[in-house]
Amino acid sequence: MISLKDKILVIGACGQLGAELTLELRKIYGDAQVVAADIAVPKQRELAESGPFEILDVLDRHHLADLAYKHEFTQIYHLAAVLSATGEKRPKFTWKINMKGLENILDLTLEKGIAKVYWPSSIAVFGPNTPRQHTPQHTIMDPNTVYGISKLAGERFCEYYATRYHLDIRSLRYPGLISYKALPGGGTTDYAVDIYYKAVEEVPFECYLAEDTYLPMMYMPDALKATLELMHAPTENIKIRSSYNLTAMSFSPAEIAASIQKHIPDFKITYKPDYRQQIAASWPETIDDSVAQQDWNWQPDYDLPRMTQDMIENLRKQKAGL
Ligand code: VAH
Repeated sequence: MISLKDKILVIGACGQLGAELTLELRKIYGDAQVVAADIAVPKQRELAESGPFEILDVLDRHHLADLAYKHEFTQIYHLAAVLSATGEKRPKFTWKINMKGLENILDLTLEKGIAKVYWPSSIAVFGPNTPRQHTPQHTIMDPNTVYGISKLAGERFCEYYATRYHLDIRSLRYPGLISYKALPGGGTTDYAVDIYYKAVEEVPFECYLAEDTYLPMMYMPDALKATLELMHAPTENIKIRSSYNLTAMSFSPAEIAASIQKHIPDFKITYKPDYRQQIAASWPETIDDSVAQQDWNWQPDYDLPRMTQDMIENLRKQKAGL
């Protein structure tokens, strides 16, 4: 339910999801009601100029408490995390940021009586022994990346705080997210963003995944829709307090390249798998998100052709400075 007295903190507001989610929240709750926070100042002008911004290290509990006292937050969207590919290069740092950061937010929520928390999980919580087709909500979960392990532990921690302390914590297992407004950072699925930029720049694209590597994916408008529908659903509808399976489509690099070539026939792609191939191979190919459909009526709007059309249109406008 939406109350315009809400005061919202978005941590990780400069990231691929955070930048757009902050602007959407400001449209709903009002610019001054949504405080953006990140470890560094935003590069995105609209984000910097549209409302309050705070520099915040999510490991700094004291600064977190000071901000909560100053702003009297009623909701927190905690998006700050190190993603899968970067995580394998800095495992200890990733575990610290992803786990200690979440613990600090959960403890702050308990101490300050913050009404609602959003925390993103990922399909990275699944691993090599998870059924890879139509992966169910409840199944084997043996992630073998530090990012995936931290997200699985985080899901357990969120469910523990929700059950033991009755905190209203909500979460989605995002697939790969694709957008044109803010670049992703350090993910295994980032190729699916970069491929559009290279196509519009009319530059050949070398893909770090094999051409038949199927992964669950989602266009950013659908990710924003799912996040806000989940957070605005009546509490009694939210039956899953670990994290909801969520998807919109699945495709391979060969398929996304073919959808681009319908618009840019000369676009060329080559394949040179690197260490990220092993990460992608441990994840599901398709996701069963029927629990999200039944609990809060989830339905995506974008498939691959519609996303490709929109991405190319908007990247061409950006390139022309429109
Ligand atoms: C990553 N984009 O690639 C993230 C995501 C499903 C993957 O969590 O690490």
